[in-house]
Amino acid sequence: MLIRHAKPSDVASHEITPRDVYLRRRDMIASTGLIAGSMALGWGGDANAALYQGPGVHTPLTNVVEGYRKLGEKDPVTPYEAASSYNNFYEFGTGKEDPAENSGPFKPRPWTVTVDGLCANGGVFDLDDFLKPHQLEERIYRLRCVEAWSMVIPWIGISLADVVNRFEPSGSAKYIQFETVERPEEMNGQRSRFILPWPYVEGLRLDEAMNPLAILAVGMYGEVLPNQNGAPLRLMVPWKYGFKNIKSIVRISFVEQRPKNTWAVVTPSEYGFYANVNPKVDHPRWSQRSERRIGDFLRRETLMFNGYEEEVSSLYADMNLKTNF
Ligand SMILES: Nc1nc2c(c(=O)[nH]1)N[C@H]1C(S)=C(S)[C@@H](COP(=O)(O)O)O[C@H]1N2
Ligand SMILES: [Mo]
Repeated sequence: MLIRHAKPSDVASHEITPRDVYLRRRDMIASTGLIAGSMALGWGGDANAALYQGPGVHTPLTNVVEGYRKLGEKDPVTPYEAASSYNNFYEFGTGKEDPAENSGPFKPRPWTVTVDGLCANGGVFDLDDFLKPHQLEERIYRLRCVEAWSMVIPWIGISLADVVNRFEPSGSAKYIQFETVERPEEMNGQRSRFILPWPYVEGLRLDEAMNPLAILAVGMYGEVLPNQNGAPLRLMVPWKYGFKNIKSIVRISFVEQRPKNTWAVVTPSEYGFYANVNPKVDHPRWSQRSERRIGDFLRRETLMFNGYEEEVSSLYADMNLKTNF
């Protein structure tokens, strides 16, 4: 497997501008005194302690190492403003602007993650304890929504394979299942059962979860995740359509049966379990051959497995990708 840990010198020139822009944003935040103020509160040393500073505050993450990045010539990072204002998060409404507009009252701290099912050492963990044994890495990934738009986002997260190994799933565990928090008081969309059945559920085959590309993200653009992007913990599996990347996770279960993931339950004729990005399998109502990169004028061709074919195709060697979607 060819996940490599890039040195700063490996950053291609086309990436430097956007990266530079968001790092400068951080400097700007520093110059307004936020970083100094938070140091006084006692964090900044330990990456995994007290990640969250408060609602609506850009909280920088420290002790992050550079992780995997494999992007083409024409893949500049999407501006932060777009990635944090054009979202799908139906718990806060179905419009693209709804999550940014309605997620202000949501409280991503304190947060507990329950790990249960077929594993040796599950339990209920405060988020800091859940994250503590793991290294934070920045991973710049493409995100391809099944609706045929895409972005390039620098996530910060931990390896999902490391998380799986830590909890020691038993031999009978074949899948990993994730659940989003249920808080209708803070999530206006959850007050209606006509939007989706709650909680939002997603899952992966255990070997997919072990692929080095899979991460659980806690940040983006050098900072703690904004609420609308799935704070404080969300999945990121970049070779799959966006809906697999479940947000605001409170429960991780090791299970024997394939999880009933929300979109496949609601519209099985349109959405499946695997949901691998595939230009050759159209959505029943639109083509998947091309996509609109947010910020671009012209559409671009959709890449098999969203451009990560080399890394993941062996997972599906004996599957018919046309029918088993
Ligand atoms: N809990 C939950 N997770 C979710 C969704 C949702 O509605 N609820 N939408 C999904 C879809 S369709 C996409 S495209 C991505 C969007 O992630 P982003 O807003 O961070 O770009 O989140 C996914 N995760
Ligand atoms: Mo999506």
